[in-house]
Amino acid sequence: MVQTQKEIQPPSADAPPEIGAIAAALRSGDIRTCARLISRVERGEPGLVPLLQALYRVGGRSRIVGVTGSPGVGKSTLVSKLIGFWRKRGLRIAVLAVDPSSPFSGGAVLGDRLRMREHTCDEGVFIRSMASRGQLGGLAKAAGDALTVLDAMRWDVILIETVGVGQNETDIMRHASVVVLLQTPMGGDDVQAAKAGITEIGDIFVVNKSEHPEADRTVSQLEEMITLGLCLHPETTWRPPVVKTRAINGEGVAELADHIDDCFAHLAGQPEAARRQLRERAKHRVGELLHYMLEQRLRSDSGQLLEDSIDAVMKRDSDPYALAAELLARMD
Ligand SMILES: Nc1nc2c(ncn2[C@@H]2O[C@H](COP(=O)(O)OP(=O)(O)OP(=O)(O)O)[C@@H](O)[C@H]2O)c(=O)[nH]1
Ligand SMILES: [Mg+2]
Repeated sequence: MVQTQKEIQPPSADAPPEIGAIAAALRSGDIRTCARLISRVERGEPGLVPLLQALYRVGGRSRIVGVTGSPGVGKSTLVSKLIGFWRKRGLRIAVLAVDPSSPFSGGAVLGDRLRMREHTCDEGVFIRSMASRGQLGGLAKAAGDALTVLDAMRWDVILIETVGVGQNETDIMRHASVVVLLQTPMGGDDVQAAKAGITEIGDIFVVNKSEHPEADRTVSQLEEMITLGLCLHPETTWRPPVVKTRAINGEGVAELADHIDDCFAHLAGQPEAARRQLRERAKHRVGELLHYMLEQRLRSDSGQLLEDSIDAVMKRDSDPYALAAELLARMD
């Protein structure tokens, strides 16, 4: 992440003139420009590509932290408390709350806004929700573009909140350097979900609602699972800590913030691992865009060929491999 001060430059001479104005506004921390740009990103405006290219090239400075866990586990409440903690230290914080399960910008997303309401008048805080409605080409792609915008603004911390354990959420979490995984102590279900593989993406585990009598048992279960995971991956040098929090009153939040700092310090002390992580992230982003571009192409130029030839596949006079290869060959 070492980078010299780079100005936001249009990627080519024929790039639209708006780039300069938008870039200057973002550089000065203009929240309205940021919000408008993210709305355009959500609509998937194709004309935005040159701007996003320019913004990507000056990014890579913000600390990106993911916060994930089942619905209602307390993510937004905890995020709000983390914002408060970091604001006292003078850090500028952006939050992207991504809800792949909701087609609406209401519901849970509105709840997030309410829970983080205390920060909405603060110029040093930006909070944005994204639901799956209206994204051409998927929420993960739109979220990646929104992160490009936020990253170019050089927020000290960008928090991504996303619900659940599905593929979309895992994809979104891949944008984060440090992932905080929340559980509650209510029964064994959450721990089961963790066993199903999500532990692989967690760098820090939080047992929220820790006033519950089962909290300590959940902590030990998680610690056991982490030890097991470390045995399976002995090359890992970071041992994910387990933190108890009570997000509603802020208990454990300072400790969590310390662990987040430690995790970044650990990464910084392991340049090779940090480089691998950045490389994987860049590859993932390229893959995601490639997928999106192929899909767009399929919808436009090749859509007719697909429609004309799919019956033959259906009747088994042809096969999916042959048609996929033909479609690919026709894309220049
Ligand atoms: N008892 C208790 N309740 C909590 C705690 N933290 C959060 N809550 C409550 O749990 C409910 C859900 O909290 P949210 O912060 O909205 O949870 P979330 O994970 O963001 O939920 P979604 O975004 O809908 O997935 C709210 O009513 C909170 O007040 C806690 O530590 N203890
Ligand atoms: Mg929430």
